[in-house]
Amino acid sequence: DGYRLWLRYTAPASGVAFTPSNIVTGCDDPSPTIRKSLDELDIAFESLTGSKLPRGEAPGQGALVLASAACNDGFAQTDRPDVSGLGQDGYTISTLATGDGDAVLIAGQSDAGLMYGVFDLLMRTSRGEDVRGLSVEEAPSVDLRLLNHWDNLDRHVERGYAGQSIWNWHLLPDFLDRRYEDYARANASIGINGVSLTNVNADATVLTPPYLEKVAALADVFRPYGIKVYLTARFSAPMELDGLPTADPVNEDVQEWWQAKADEIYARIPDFGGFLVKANSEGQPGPQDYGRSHAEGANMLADALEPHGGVVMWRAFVYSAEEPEDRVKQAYTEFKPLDGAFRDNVIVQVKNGPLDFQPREPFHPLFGAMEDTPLALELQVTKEYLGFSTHLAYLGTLWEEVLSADTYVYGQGSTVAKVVDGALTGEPLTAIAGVSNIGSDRNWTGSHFDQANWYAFGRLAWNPEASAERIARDWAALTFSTGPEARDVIVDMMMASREAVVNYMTPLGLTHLMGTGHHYGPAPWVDDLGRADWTPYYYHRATKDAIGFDRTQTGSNAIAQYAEPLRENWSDIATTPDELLLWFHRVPWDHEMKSGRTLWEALVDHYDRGVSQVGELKVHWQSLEGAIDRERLREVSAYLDIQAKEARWWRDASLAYWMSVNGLDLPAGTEPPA
Ligand code: GCW
Repeated sequence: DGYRLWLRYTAPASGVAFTPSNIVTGCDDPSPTIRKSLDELDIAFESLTGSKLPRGEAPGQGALVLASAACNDGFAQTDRPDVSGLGQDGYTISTLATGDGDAVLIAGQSDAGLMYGVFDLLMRTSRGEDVRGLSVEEAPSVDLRLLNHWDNLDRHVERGYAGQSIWNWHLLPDFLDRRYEDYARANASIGINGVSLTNVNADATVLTPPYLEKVAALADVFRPYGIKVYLTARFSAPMELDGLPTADPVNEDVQEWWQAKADEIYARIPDFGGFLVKANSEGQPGPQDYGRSHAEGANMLADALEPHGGVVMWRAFVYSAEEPEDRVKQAYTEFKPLDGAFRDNVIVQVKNGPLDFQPREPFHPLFGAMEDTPLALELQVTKEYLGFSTHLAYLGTLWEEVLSADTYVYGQGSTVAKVVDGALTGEPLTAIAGVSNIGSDRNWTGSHFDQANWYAFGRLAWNPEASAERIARDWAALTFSTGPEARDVIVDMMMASREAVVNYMTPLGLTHLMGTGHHYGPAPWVDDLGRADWTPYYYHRATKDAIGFDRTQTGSNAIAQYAEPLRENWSDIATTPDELLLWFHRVPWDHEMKSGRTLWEALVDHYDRGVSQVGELKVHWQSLEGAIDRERLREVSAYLDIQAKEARWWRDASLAYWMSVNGLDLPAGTEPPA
């Protein structure tokens, strides 16, 4: 039914390759984290083999041995694995020679690291791997790996397509739904170590004592799983909650208010992670309301959190309707001059692209441009602009494309991944955030395949250089427990899916053509919203002669925000990759593409391809009949039918509109729009 996500622990088609004889921990008094790891081993082996593993006293042949710096008392000095070089969350899985044969040893520096190792071992076992003789050494490249929930206190989830918020504020703190713990297990299993509970369009109410008590109850559930809680801070909270006349960050009363608020939070939640803030964007209050900069606002909050070790994640998703500058340039224009002006415990959180989580965008030009400011990458797991949860779109490939994009700022190979994980910048604080797609639906994410996006987010946050395909393979094996052939069919479907969406929604660099407000379905004809930066026409600018947005020197010059050679490559149509063509250029309909076709012919072909790709997804999925349980088979089939219908809708509506503008006929042999 999907509730168990990738933690189904169903015996793999090939059988469980190795069942340890018993579990031995090195400490007499295991911490809550180690106890949860032992519980997980029980859940898993009971499900995989029918029985839990017995506990052993001393490591011996075939045992599974768990050790961490804090959990070592039971072992001789020489048995202590040296994991000190792996950092807080790292772990090893290796062979431990004992007097009577080899045991499998999982060792972490911290108990959380050990727990990550336990999950790794369980996933390998579930996928049919033999975990004997492994020598795994793993450490996350990114420190803070966060889910950002956009959950409102009334349980509505902004851009949520999986039911209501899983936080039942009404019943908290007295009733703790078992689901909170399963949520924490799922996150821990993929290395997520922080969750911001509330919408960035923030409600100050969450900072009041009754709500902080509820938040503390969730934090208590998550703590053993190595997960810290963060909250969104509404900048005007001092006015709304306590009647201060201002929220000006240089005002001392305001500063004291936030300090007292931070003290109050930490008194309840000693390991509180910090604040996530959306300020002066889309109507949210912020420091600019008082003529102060984003840095002054962020620093004021940072100072309040600093004594407690908390951080501020300050969003760079800032643009304004009054500002005539091309929307995709505004964040860079605003934040670049503030480089170096932020406190050490501020991280500026930047969306992957400069517009807004579109099916395809170039990477955000702030990556690489802020040499003295830690930047967090913000990804959107929930598919606001990619067909909600009904369209199958595996986002691993989208994120891999961004993470592997070369910014060239520090020379060739300066990928976004290397900026974000601090390898190039040397920033001590690194972070990746994903806007959650989780809700109260039985299957958590609204569709079975959207679970893969939650999973892939965690894996890429842990290792931004991981392969999207490898992640898809692991997920498919864990989620559908099929043999390798069926698994490969699923992986092929996933790997093709995002490009299919790009093809039928926004091919060749087109963008932001979705229905106004809800962002579902096509609306390229909308040209009169009163706000240019939300209007599809603003982005495509199609006329009888040409289509696209000129962002070269002759246009908005957004390309100037990128380093060479990108600036040069993207300023010339001939050297701009087709997939970003209309993002950077205004191109005549009869322009000859690299393929020899006209732009119009190529565009039509992309729409057609998108539709036929969804048709192929359906055929592939049908071929899995018998290999997948009937319930999930049927549900996914029904969703693919919706997607097929709507891919067609996108193609037909878009083509009909473009034809009404350019007056061109369809290329010979093309089916006309319905
Ligand atoms: O993608 C847009 C969404 C808004 C969202 C905003 C943001 C939370 O349409 O719903 O608001 O981005 O990221 O702040």
